[in-house]
Amino acid sequence: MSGRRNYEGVAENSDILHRDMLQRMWLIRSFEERVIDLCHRKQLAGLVHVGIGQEGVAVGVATAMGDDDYLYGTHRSHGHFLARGADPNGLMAELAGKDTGCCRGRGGSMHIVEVGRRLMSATGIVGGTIPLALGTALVAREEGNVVAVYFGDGASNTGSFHECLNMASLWKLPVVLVCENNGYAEFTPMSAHTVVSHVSVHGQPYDMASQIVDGNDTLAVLEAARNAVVRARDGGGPTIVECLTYRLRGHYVGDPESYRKADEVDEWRGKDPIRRFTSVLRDRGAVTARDVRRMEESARARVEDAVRFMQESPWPSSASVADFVYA
Ligand SMILES: Cc1ncc(C[n+]2csc(CCOP(=O)(O)OP(=O)(O)O)c2C)c(N)n1
Repeated sequence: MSGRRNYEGVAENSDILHRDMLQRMWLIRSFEERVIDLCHRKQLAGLVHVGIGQEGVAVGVATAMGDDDYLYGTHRSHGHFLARGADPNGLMAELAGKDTGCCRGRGGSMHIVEVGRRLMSATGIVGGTIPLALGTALVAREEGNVVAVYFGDGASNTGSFHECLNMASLWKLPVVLVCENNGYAEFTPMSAHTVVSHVSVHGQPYDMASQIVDGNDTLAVLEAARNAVVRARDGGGPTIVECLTYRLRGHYVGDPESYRKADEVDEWRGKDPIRRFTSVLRDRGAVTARDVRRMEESARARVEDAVRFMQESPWPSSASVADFVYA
């Protein structure tokens, strides 16, 4: 396989491509808003993290990748996976623990995988997918493909993150390290847990290319990610793409959010990536208000299909309790 591009035949910056990106942002937003609602109704259990407000990163990065490139997520990856074409039915069913879930209901929100789409895994271990991405990059390099891996500002303080920067740079691995810097690790602001002002600074001693980008500017993310993907595919090695963004909801569904002020959240609500991208497209006549309404309606309808699918799906049978368990 080679580094085939998404959207073959579609110009790299066409209205068609950008409308599709906005549609995917709406799918992610609608999916996660419904997930929160289902948690409150006790139809979903377990710890769930949503990335509402971070959709510009998910869609910008996904659009820069080729169809055969690989992706690793974090504990907050519904959006990362939906942006790359994950099946909303399988994802919703997985969150509910149903047998039709993408991991047969064994994984839940933090352990989603869809190998067929090269969505290699999310993880409950902060920073845990970065070493896995390096391993996959050894294979990807032979294929002419690239691996993108997400991590947060908090993950940049794990030891293996620094070990991976060194090795990825030394071996010029085709990896794009996407930092979703939303300013907090759980309830701790970045200024209280990290000595450097930007996570991408950590790339310097390891001689790694890096770029800082406004993560709520979807087209800026797309451009930065494209540069990094091209560099990786052309043998230029890894890049840190640090996307400055914000999660508009709590760290987890149910988080009382006592560590941040309502004013701060309001300020970031004004920078909502969906609203900003919509304005860009409307200003240049690529979408009308009606188009945007239809996008939102169709996203919400698609999510309702997924909810129905989840509700009608069976639980795993008790006889299968030991399946997929290795000893
Ligand atoms: C190795 C490890 N340490 C601690 C935790 C507990 N934990 C869960 S989420 C989180 C914060 C992660 O912050 P960040 O990487 O910035 O991602 P964000 O939650 O902001 O998306 C922590 C410390 C964990 N899951 N794994």
